[in-house]
Amino acid sequence: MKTQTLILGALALAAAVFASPLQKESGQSCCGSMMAMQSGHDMDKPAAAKLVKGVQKATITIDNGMYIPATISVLKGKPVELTFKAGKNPGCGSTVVFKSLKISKEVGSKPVVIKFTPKEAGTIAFTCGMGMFDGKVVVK
Ligand SMILES: [Cu+2]
Repeated sequence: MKTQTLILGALALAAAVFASPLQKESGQSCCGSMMAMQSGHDMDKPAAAKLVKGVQKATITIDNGMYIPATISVLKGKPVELTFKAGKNPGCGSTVVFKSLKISKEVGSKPVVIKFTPKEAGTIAFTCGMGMFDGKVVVK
């Protein structure tokens, strides 16, 4: 009998622990699906930009709080053109911010092209307007 009470108590505690973050999350309108976003990151594979007439090109789809692909690899010293297009549910990810490059663009029904030439190897991060959905350009 004692064991049963303990198990029930543990279950109630577990239920309370699981319930509270969910309640908090429903109050967020913008970046509410952070849990989904983080698990999405594990599945993400870096995509190499395609070299077209000396320009490194890649297309990123914004959907369900994610940039797909979220990691793009490019080579330094060559111009980069990233096309951002909205998926079915772009949410606040439609604001694309490259903080280090001082670029901020709004992606609407038409795709937006972001151009820059990376001078050195490293990582150039981009985020949604709130800095919660993110992706990166890895420069080699
Ligand atoms: Cu956001």
